[in-house]
Amino acid sequence: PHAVHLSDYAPYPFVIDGVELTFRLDPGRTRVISRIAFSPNPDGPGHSALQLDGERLKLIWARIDGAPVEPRITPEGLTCDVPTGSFVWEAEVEVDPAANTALEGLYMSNGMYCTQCEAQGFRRITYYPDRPDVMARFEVTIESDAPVRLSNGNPQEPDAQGRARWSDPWPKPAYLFALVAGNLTARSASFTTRSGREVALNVYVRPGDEDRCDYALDALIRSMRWDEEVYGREYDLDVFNIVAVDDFNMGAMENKGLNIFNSKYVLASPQTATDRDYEMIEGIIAHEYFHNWTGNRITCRDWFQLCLKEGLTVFRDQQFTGDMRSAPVKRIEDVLQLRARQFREDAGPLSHPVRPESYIEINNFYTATVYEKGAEVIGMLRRLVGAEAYDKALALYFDRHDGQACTIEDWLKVFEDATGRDLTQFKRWYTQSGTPHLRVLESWEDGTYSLHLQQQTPPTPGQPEKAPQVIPVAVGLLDPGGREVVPTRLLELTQAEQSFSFEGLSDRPVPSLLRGFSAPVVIERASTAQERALLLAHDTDPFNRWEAGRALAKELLVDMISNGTDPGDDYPGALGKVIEDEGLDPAFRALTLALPSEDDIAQTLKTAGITPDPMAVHEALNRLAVACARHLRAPLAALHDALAPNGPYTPDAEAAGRRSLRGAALGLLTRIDDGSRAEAQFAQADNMTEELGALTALLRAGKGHEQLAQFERKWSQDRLVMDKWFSVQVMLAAPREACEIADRLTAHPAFDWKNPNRFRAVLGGLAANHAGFHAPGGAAYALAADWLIRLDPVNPQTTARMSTMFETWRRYDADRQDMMRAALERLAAAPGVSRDTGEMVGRMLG
Ligand code: B3K
Ligand code: ZN
Repeated sequence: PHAVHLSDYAPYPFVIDGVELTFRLDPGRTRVISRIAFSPNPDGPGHSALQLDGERLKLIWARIDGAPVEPRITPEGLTCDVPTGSFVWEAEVEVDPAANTALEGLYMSNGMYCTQCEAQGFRRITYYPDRPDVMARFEVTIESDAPVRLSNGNPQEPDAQGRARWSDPWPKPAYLFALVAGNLTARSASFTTRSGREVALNVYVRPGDEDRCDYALDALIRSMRWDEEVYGREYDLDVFNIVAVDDFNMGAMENKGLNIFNSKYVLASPQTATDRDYEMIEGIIAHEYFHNWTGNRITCRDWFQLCLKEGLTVFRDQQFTGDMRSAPVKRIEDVLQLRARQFREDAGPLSHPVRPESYIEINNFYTATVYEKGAEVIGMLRRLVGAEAYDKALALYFDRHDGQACTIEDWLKVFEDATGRDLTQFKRWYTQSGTPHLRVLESWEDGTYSLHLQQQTPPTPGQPEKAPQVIPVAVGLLDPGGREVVPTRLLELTQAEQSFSFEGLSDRPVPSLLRGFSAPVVIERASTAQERALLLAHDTDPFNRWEAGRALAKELLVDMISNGTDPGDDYPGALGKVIEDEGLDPAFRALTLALPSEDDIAQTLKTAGITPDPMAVHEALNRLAVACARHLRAPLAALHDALAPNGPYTPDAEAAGRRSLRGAALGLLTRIDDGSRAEAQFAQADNMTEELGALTALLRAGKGHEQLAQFERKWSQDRLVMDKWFSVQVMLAAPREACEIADRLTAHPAFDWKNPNRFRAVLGGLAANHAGFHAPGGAAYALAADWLIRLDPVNPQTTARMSTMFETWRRYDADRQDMMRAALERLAAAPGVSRDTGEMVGRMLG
């Protein structure tokens, strides 16, 4: 399989004046009739043969300007000689949705037809220039007995034969095409845009699920209003449809006017969804809706520009959640995610720039780097130019590029034009991979405090040398009593080394560095536990308050692991002050109470030059949790009692924050009590947050087997809840039992391994159990590899994505490295390994 390079971009020789598609739906033999009007592209290379992408299609006939033609067909597409000037291509192809287990193109899920085209699925529907810079208006006709038949754009009157018709007035690339047909039922509402357009909103689900749509609908309405108020963006069609699908490779898809969602991110009721599920639904509904402008109206020229739409849309959905809920809490959650996924990726063999330069399979680049680091880069840009200039630049972006397929150069040019700033050096954030490390040295003399900052980015695949980046470092200073003496100042580090001074201070200050996590970097600074405790108690920046607690925990854990020290009382004592501070948001207190993950500690050790032993990491975290629980037993019990539900469940941030603090308290208490507190909560819970919270507290403490069985009996008919049942028991299993439990679950009658959610629940759950995955003997590696090998021919995309469970293999000792390498090599050698998985494994093995 050959690599595609950014530097090879060339415009398509033709433009499309219009597309008409007719679908005759049939599970095993769907016919797709296309009529596409082509003209020469004035910006193209001149006259050429017509090349269309197409995979797994059976061509029935093809015509140009009404005359039959016989194109040259390969497994990737076709080539056909065409007249100079404009012409009309028509073709009929046959596809087999029922046999499509890859869930790309047109496929079936529980008897309903649906599509997934991004990035290159449309070529499995019909022959077409399947690239994002070819934009066209689509008219779609659907012939099917299904009561609901949907496509993009606005619905039209059915035709004379009763076929459904859709017309999308907005030119779009093929990756935004969608079609859905089946026995569905809708929950509906209506939204009036600020210019007075009446929009019908529908959430389509399987009959029986209609009472679980209200939250998604409400989140959609709030998203539409927010985008008008904050970005001045209005919706542009008469309808906005959302469809929930059980079999889906990822979270959701922003198809124009017809978003398709993994049902997990639509359906919610208090009994079946946790607070976390509600927050995810709100965020993903917003994300897909926001794509209507950042992605659809302005799209990407080619797939290397993916972060143009994804980084920006993630940044927008993060802002939205910050506005809907608590901005500091959201920031902490986002940084937790960034470190857990993106820093992990950037520290290993899969590290790549936010804008990659080559790929074999583009689906492998829908990564934490493109999405989350892509969003961080926009956050830095906004910090550097200021909120007002950011708004001005965005207004110019929408104005200048509406209807176009753009590049990162276009995006940066907008900021340069709007602000007068030169962004040449800033652009390195898009082209240079790896997480910069920021070394901080300090000096203090005659009332002047100086910070000496040094930046250094470790080598990453293909990039041994790094140039200095523009790093915005937000800094505040506290005096030794904890009073802020210098409020937040934004330092701009542009060189490899640079100093910044603060004058006129009476005492040597304690710095609060990188406030709000102002740049996605790793800070290296020798600091004392006293300083950390001071910041945890007094910093005015909520992010850094939390960060101080986190740093304390990490340093303590590293010390416990490498020197065998005891947890001591300082850390639990500092935590105690935070959790008892009634002036602090409960959600914030819950985040402070949570310990770092085992994977995070393993990475921290590695960065410090220590080879992590997963069992020792697990054991140290347990010891620290038990120490905290013992030290804080009384306040934790008081919190758990005081935060007991005092009314019916509501999913809002405030109520969720109280539940998360209550859950964190229960988790710790259950480690040291007889489990009765969690058992009582499990028995009394009237919502999934409390029910699952109690169950996970029990499982983590090695208890709860009875409750697990009860949970299964209660929820056996509910697919989404059963995913939770499958995953928690693997994720929270004792290290030496995890693999066996996962193995046993794969033999459970409800283990439908072709369903991505279910597969992820068990095998993803195993990988998420750090000590369980890396338990001595390597059985979990082997089990995971067996299942990936089995899934690959069925669903390459999900297999490739899940293969990243091995991306950290070089972190560990020689024995584990050998076993993980063997697992990867076995995967690479699987007969007919997919392009997707082959590329991932190849990169991981280096
Ligand atoms: N744009 C889609 C992701 C498509 C992934 C294709 N492998 C969802 C999103 O980011 O909103
Ligand atoms: Zn997106």
